Parts: sequence; C-alpha cells; structure tokens
Amino acid sequence: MGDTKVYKNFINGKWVESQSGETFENRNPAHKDELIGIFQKSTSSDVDMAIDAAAQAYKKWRLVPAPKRGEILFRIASRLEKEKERFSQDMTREMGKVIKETRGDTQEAIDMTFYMAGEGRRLFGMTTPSEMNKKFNMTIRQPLGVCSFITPWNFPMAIPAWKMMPALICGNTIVIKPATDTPLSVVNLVKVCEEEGIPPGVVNLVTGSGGTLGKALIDNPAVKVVSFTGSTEVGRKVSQACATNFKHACLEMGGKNVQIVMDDAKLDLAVDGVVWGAFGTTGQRCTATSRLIVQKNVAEKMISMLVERAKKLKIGNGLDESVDMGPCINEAQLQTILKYIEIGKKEGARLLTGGEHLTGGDYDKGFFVQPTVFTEVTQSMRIWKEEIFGPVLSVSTFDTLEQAIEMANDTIYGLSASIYTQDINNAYVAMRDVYTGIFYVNAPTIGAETHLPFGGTKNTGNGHREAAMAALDVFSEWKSIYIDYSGILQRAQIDNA
Ligand code: UN1
Repeated sequence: MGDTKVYKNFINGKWVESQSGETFENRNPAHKDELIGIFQKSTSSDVDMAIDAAAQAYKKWRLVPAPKRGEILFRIASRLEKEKERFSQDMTREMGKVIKETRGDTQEAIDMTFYMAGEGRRLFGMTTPSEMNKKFNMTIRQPLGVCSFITPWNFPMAIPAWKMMPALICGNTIVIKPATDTPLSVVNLVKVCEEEGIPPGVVNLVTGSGGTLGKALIDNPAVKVVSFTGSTEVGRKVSQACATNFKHACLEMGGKNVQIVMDDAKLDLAVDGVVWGAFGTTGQRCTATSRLIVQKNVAEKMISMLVERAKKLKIGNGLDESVDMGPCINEAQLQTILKYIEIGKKEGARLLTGGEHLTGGDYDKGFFVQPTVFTEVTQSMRIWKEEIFGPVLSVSTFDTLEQAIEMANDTIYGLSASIYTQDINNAYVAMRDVYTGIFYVNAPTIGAETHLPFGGTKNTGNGHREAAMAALDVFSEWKSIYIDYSGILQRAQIDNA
C-alpha cells in the first residue's frame, strides 16, 4: 500500500473504519498502476450504524429552520467552487472522463447546491380559501426522515449532489453509498459538508458494494426514501424491496436516447451534437446518444461527416487537456462494450469506424475502446434496443417525420431525445410526440441543467424527477392544514351545502 491514503466511512460526524476490517482499492481506469486510494469494504452493520445516526440526527435537523439549513448549503456550494479544480482532477483520476467534463460534473454539484440553498427561503406551500367562513387552509412540505442513496460512477459528484441537497434542504438526513469505482468524489463532497457545518449524523457515508449493502440500505425500518441511479435491472429490485413497506423509491435508470436529423437541419451542427452526445463521457451517460436517425436524402452526407470526426477523436488519459475521450470505467464495462460490438457485427450492421479495443503503449494500462459507428442498424437488432453504456452509436435512416417519431419511440426507455431541424413545425410535432422526460431542439441529448426536472418515462424511471423543484416532491410530503377560527363546529361538505 505504501503511502496510499486510506479513506474511512463517515458515521455520526466521525471518520471510522468498517467493522469488517477489510478494504478495497480504487484505481485509475486510464492507468491501472495508479492507486487512487484504499476504501472501507463495509458490512451491513456499518450501514445500520449509519442509519441509526441519521435517525437520531433527524430529530434535531428537521427542526432547524429551512433558511438556516440553506445557509449551510450556501457555504458548501462556495467551498465546492474553491475546490473545483482539485475535486475535478480527483474525479478524472478515479473515473476517467476528460478533465473538462469532470469540471462540468463538479460545476453541476455546485449549481445544485446553490439552487437548493435558495430553496431554503422558498419551499413554498399554498394557501387557498376554505369553503367555510372563518377557516384558513394551507399546505406545508414536511420531511420524511432517513434517506438512503445508492449512486453511480458516471457522475461521481453531480448525482450525489442532486440527491443530497434537496433531501437536506427539506430537513431529511442521509446515508449515501457511492459506486465502488468512484468513492473519492463522494468522500470529497461529504468532507465539505462536514467542514462547512452540517451537524453530526445528518450526512453519513458508507463505502462498499451494492450487492453486500443494498439490502441493509433499503430494508432498515428507519429508512423512508431510497433514491437510486443505475441499471433498470437493479432498479427493479430496489423498487420491489421498497414496495413491501411502502417506502418511497426514486429511480433513475437506463436510456437509449435518439438524435433525429431532418433534411433541413444544419448538418455541421447536427454532427457536432452527435459527436458530443455519443462519445462524451465515453458514451457512459444515461443521456448519451446511442441512436442516430437521419432523413434519407441527407444520410450519406451526414454519416460521412460523422465518421470523419469520430476518427479524429483523441483517446487517452483524461488529465491531458488535448484528449477528447477517456477510458471505460473498468474491465467489465470494456468487455460489455466489446461484446455489443461483436453482436452488432453478427447481426449484420455495418461497422463504419472504430470497434477495436485500443492496445499498445499506455493504452495497455487502461480500458480504452475506439469511438464506434454502426450503420444499417435495423429496429430488430440488439444494438438498436439495448443500452450499451459505451461509445457505440447505431445509425439508421427514415423517410418522414412520422416515421422518425415512431422509430424514436421504439424503445423500452424514455430519458432523452433530440431533433435537429430548421423547421419550427417539425420541432413542435417532435416535442409533442416523442415520449421522453427530456427533449432538445438543435442540441444533443446530453446537457441537462439543474433547475429543470431530470428523469424519464417508461423503463427509465418510476414517475419521479430529480433536480429542480420536482426533487422537493421526492424529499417531502404534503401536509394540508385547516385552521378553524369560528369557534363553532363547521362540517365540510355538510354545513355549507
Ligand atoms: C447521466 O447521464 O447519468 O444531461 C446524468 C446530462 C448531465 C447529467 C447526466 N447533465 O447529460
């Protein structure tokens, strides 16, 4: 281990070792020899301790006035701004995506924290007339209690912040379990929470594998909300586990996002969009563009422009500012991507560029794959239907907008979609008829901002949205309050009939 730093769990305001006495390594996916840190391999009893601490802390935190909670969040956001470069460098080292993208990830955490800090002075309820005389009606948001968060590796700080900040501003307490590939970014975030005044027990962090800790994070009776971002397969299990005791589950799962290009589109812009949408974050976003459909009469031109651009992308270590695309997160993900490339070839799609595992020199130290474009992809192929979570783009063509919309909706997912067109009528029809939670016009399928709801339809989610004011609905429940100042019994629906 040498000088490698050992990171601990954070429970009840203290950095503590796991009861297991075991640890795991976090290595750089661009360079396996680089050990980022040693983290606690926690057990379910560590999780139980964290949940107990959160349940105790809830008794006080729920009573801290929301504007005061907001002040702490403002301090956290300002501190994140100061540490932005250091945290982004750490994130590229542990996750692999290029430094300009990890700066964006940290910025997204900053934006979310400032946004929710401001909510401390809003958290608006409603006042509304009563049907009775001398009666006053209003609604307030009340927190639920302990929230468990199971967060992914692709947005190591942004997604934890999406969940933590709205939960905290509403008065809940937290136990977070980050992905085993990216625990350092959450340690960084939690440390800032500690140092900027979040009281002990309000935010707790436990590292380790979801397989081992998931049950304890969900089943403990003190847990009232579970928020999970990850695969649809695991999300279904989370949902089932929550259902038995009516726990609130907020699920953000897979995507098979499409970019539609009409023949009147600015093709240069559409190519910029798809290169960024498909190969940004090495395609490892839930919002990544994994399908491109182009109107037939411009398809040949657009596809050749795209292939030329994909070939020029520089692949390597994300800390090098000139690199366009970093590695895949780990060996298993690399193998999944390579497997899908083989499936695409076998299914008869035409591989136009990429498709290879990059080896030789520094590439041997990491999990690198080429940006890959398949054309002649049909709607029955697995590479059209299944989420790959890698830099593999499936391209197809269409004749009419109506057909494009049918193809766009031909998926079990519904996160994000986009259309490139200069015709406002096309844009509005697609906006109305493509059934996703997020839609872009003349912009790629990635790039959601924190003050708009984030989430998807169908197998992407279970009706909740993260971010924006919508997140407050996940982390609070409405209480309707009736105050009768008439001094007499007034019976609703009876005395006023
Ligand atoms: C994700 O893909 O998991 O819109 C989150 C985006 C980012 C967030 C993506 N702001 O692509």
